[in-house]
Amino acid sequence: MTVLKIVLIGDGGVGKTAIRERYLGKGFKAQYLLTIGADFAMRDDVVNATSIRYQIWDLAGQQRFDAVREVYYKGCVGALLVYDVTRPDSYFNTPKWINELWTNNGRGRVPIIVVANKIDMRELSDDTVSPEQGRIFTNRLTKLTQPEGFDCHYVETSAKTGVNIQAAFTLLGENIMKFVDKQRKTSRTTSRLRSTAQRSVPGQRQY
Ligand SMILES: Nc1nc2c(ncn2[C@@H]2O[C@H](COP(=O)(O)OP(=O)(O)O)[C@@H](O)[C@H]2O)c(=O)[nH]1
Ligand SMILES: [Mg+2]
Repeated sequence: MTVLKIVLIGDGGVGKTAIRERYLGKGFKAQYLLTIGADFAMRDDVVNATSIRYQIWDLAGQQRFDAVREVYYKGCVGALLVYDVTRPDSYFNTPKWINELWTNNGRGRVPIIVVANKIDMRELSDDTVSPEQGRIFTNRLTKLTQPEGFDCHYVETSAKTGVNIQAAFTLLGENIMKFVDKQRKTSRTTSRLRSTAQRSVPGQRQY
């Protein structure tokens, strides 16, 4: 069983906890208690015919504390980056979250699925984030991640209706697999080069 640590990132109130609860099969509640610290849940899934276990971290509350950030991001291999289509500010804050993720996880540019949530509320508001804005942003992000062997994707969800919640997690899993494969190949190449180097320089230690 491959265990994959993933995180949910994005401004407070965009629907991270609701998306996680939906994915865990717990339905949708209009009211949530603000979680203290980081919430942690697991779910087994199948991605590309491979069994995986998601370890899902969902930061609630103190999103800006350094101490929480370290344990939260460390070792994670992917993220759902969530914004609320009815709150443009949550869309404009997304680069800040990506920067925080890629800086603190210890693995650099890990896969991200851009999740435009609350699409059930799009008709109710004039000032919404358009699908095009989401796609343009995601394409720009993909330019940064293609050298790492994977694309970023854009998904529109509603935790309320459940639309595309499973799709978001599946897409993330598929791209994490590509990322992990590439890393394995790279580290095999590196260790081959390293052993060649060791042979040609006898007595020298490799760190
Ligand atoms: N209409 C609607 N409300 C949502 C959706 N997702 C979350 N909410 C509501 O938005 C509020 C904040 O959601 P929550 O999951 O706690 O946000 P978090 O702070 O990002 O974890 C809650 O009242 C949810 O019920 C959605 O897709 N549609
Ligand atoms: Mg939450």
